[in-house]
Amino acid sequence: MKNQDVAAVLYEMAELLELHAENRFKIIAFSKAARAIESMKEDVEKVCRERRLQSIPGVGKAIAQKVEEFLRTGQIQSHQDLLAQTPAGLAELLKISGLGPKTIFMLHEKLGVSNLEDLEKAAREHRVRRLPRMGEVREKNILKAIERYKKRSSRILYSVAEPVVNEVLEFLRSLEGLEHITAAGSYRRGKETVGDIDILATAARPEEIVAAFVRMPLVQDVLVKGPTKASVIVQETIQVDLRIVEHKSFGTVLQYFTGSKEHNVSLRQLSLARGYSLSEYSLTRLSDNQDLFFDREEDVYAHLGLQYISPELREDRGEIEAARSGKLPALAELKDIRGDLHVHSDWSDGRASILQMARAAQALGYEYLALCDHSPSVGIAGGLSPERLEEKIEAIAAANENLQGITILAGTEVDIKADGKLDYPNDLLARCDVVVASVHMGQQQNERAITGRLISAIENEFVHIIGHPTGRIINQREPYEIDMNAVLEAAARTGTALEINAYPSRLDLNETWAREAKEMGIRLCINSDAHEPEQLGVMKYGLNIARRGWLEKKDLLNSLRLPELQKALKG
Ligand code: DGT
Ligand code: CA
Ligand code: CA
Ligand code: ZN
Repeated sequence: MKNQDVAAVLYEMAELLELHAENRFKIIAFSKAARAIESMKEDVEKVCRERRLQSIPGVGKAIAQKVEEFLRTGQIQSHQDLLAQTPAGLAELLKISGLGPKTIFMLHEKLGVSNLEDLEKAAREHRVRRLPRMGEVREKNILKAIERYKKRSSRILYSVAEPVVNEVLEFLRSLEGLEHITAAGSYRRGKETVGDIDILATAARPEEIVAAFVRMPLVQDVLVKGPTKASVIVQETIQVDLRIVEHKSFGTVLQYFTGSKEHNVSLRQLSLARGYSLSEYSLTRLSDNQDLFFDREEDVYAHLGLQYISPELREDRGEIEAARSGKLPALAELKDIRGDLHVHSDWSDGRASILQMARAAQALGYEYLALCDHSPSVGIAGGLSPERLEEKIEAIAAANENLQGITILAGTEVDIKADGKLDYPNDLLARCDVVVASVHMGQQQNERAITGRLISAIENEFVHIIGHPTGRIINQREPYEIDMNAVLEAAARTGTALEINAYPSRLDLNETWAREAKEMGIRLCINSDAHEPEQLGVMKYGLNIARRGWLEKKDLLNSLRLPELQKALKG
């Protein structure tokens, strides 16, 4: 449904015209038409096809022509012309929350402000507050909004969005009249980072829910507020969008706002091929223009002859074809995870004892836990000397005597040194149940060197798993320069597993490489890399990545039962 896109471009027309101090009536006409199309239930494309655009309140001949042009060509020439006549910096100021075109026009006229930099400078020099209707408070708010706008470019980690989502859902659920509620968008798809948070709900009296939403204690700024939707800012930079929708359309709305956009485009094409037009509102049968409503998302997919597609798969990466032929993967679930093969204890840089870690793992229902402390080269992390590792192996054997229902595996996270050698001799590695090998130093080496190091570790017969294989840290550090195809080829050839490190800022391997690995027959292992008991819980973030990489239970080393795992580790 293109209604939002059409409305957005018309709103922007209105703003640009206002920046250019154009005729008031013209400006009002554009924003009125934008509002009507935005809140209209019918699909604007359909209305256009049936030549009924001018029946929309506020849409006259001129605007109808522009809408038609947009739907046909994807843009409006007069909009492009206006943009071309507007200094780029000035148009960008429209994105600063709280700054309307009228104010921007005044700032431009009176202070010569034509971009973000100018505006920040003027505000810092207290020149803004002296203008009519501005004052000290507004000047301060402008500076805050600029700060937020600058930070906004980086997407937030899923794990940062999660507590916000939970708090908002809990708050809204406590309100009278609220019926269904769920998060949609990239968050529902389990993406590693989230641009903004999308919440959908149904409610008896939408205005009351929206009013309560914008007054939640955690809300710092209200960007938009209408009768059925609002956008707010929490924690300085996180945008949360709430939409209250009609119950009878909840299935199609949830489908639409879960996205991804690319998935939606493909699904819409498939619908058309089957004789339907899919919108947020309904599935319209083209033969007789009959609207079919779905309050459950499952029924939308079923009606189109598709298997239900889990949100994590909705990226237009072949899921629609797979669903057509009944070949979607049976995605791995948290309950399939039987243990964690990479955690630390206070023998190296962890903060809990072996027994504390084991008991916490047991509370999660795990059958096994591999204690993999660091090796000597990672001195800052308290890497164990060979003698200490031998002592630890014995301590673990003793601890197992006193434990029932969970088995501690003696492991190590052995460093892959700059020359590709491992940090312990083979005879010591052979005494470990689980050997995870990872790169911690010399990450700046060139592609040949780093790839060579990883491959020589993979080729070591005592190495079971490569830890955080690409070294990336989301929003902080790029992956190593590495030839991943060569690394995957080596892992496939030697039967070495690759880790999906579940630490929320690592998520390494990422979903793309995880899927590639699976297709090459490589086993993946989701590990928490926990340094204290609570961190064992990050497993779910790694599982999101596994699911987005199409992984099934059988693709995961740590979904094996203990005897099978032990067999696999020996083999
Ligand atoms: P984000 O917020 O950048 O992490 O990504 P999303 O996927 O949450 O995107 P967002 O918040 O812009 O929109 C939520 C969903 O709404 C999106 O996944 C699909 C749907 N949607 C938004 N804009 C469009 C559009 O222009 N066309 C189509 N087909 N769907 C859209
Ligand atoms: Ca979003
Ligand atoms: Ca959004
Ligand atoms: Zn580690």
